Amino acid sequence: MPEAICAPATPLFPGAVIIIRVSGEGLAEQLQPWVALPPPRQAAVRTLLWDGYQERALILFFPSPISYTGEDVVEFHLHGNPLLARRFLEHLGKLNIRLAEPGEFTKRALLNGKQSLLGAEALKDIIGATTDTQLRQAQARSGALPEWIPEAKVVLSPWIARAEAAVDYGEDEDITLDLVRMRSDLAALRARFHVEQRRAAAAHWLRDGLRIALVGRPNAGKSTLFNALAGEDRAIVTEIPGTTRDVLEIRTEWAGLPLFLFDTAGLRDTNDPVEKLGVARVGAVLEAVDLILHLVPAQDEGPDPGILERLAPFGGKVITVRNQADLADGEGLRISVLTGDLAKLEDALKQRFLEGLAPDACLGAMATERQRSLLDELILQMEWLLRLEDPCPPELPASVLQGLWSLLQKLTGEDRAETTLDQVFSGFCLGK
Ligand SMILES: Nc1nc2c(ncn2[C@@H]2O[C@H](COP(=O)(O)OP(=O)(O)OP(=O)(O)O)[C@@H](O)[C@H]2O)c(=O)[nH]1
Ligand SMILES: [Mg+2]
Repeated sequence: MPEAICAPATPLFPGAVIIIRVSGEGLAEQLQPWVALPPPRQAAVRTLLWDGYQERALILFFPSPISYTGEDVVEFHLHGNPLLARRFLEHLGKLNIRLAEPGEFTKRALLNGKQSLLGAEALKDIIGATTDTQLRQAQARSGALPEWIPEAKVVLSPWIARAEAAVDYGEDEDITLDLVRMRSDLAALRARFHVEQRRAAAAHWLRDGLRIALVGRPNAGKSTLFNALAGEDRAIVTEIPGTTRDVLEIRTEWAGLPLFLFDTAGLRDTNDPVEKLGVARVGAVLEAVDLILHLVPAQDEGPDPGILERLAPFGGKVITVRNQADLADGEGLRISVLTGDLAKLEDALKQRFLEGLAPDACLGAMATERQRSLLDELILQMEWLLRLEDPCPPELPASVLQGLWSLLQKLTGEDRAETTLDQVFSGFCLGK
């Protein structure tokens, strides 16, 4: 029987309440001599006495199995004093209730079938989300399993059975696996996997955010665009070239896209020692970001050759934007912050990172590294399976079909592999 565990479910800061959550099999009996638990799911105030302390706390009792972890769970709502909470946790220790590891409550919920691994990962993202899009994306992943997973199992399971039968009884009973029929039966599933892969590629950018550097010659309008995308007046803007020196960074959401924006010093040869340092700092930013927006004022003949040379090593992640389009006509991706015309920039970003999908079209998609690499592996194995041609020993399709099945189980956490669980729960906060 696992030991009972406890942890603060709220941060240990002075405030109205601090909630200490406790979970364990048979916890009710363990606590009963010390505190009279209220009836299930009904809040009641009790006076808790220990080591000379007396605390009037609100208590909630969720008996197994209808609780977060599936075990008995008791919540103590204490006065919001961190010292009091620590003394209380020490007392629980004396009652053989140990402090939980990060994510241990959720891990127990998973092991007791209360939570899927995908749900647990979504929970972590709900807590970590910093923009509206990220929050909505995480919430969409926190409910039931995405329907394509159970659907895939329905399609695969008869073929697993047929392949096993062909392996076990093929020779004696003359059972063969009809690869042609299997291919046509699995074609829709393969297409679905590809759709999910595309949605997942977009969803991962929404989850992790896009790191974008604004670069260009002095006065190109970098800081003006930075402020416009951030929706606040963060960077100093003047008509004096060389205004920005330090790298400015902001997290924001624009057009439904979670962004980390970097404003940088205008790139030019300069004798000003401070500006020189600013220009030198741009290099590290170029390395670190996912995308470089090279701003070239529309009234310029073309991009500055020196800057083009500097950006050449990053060719794949550079987009040239003709800014200040209100001042001159021309071709290309043109925007004007002055007139608020940023539509082409929005299109370009969504095309590049979301393959043209709207953020809401990615709701419920796989998004974490773990989920995406399993989805990639599913597709690899599916493609391999659908390329098999007769004559082919039934052992081959049988093992690939089994492989597909176990990948789906890994995805949902049904296989309970400790390494996967550790990988997921190590990033949780205490008390979750
Ligand atoms: N007409 C027009 N002016 C703009 C536009 N965007 C920026 N400006 C003006 O261009 C000037 C320079 O803008 P900044 O944003 O400071 O340029 P920067 O690229 O950050 O310049 P440095 O920090 O010196 O490298 C300011 O006077 C802005 O008001 C635009 O879309 N249209
Ligand atoms: Mg600037």
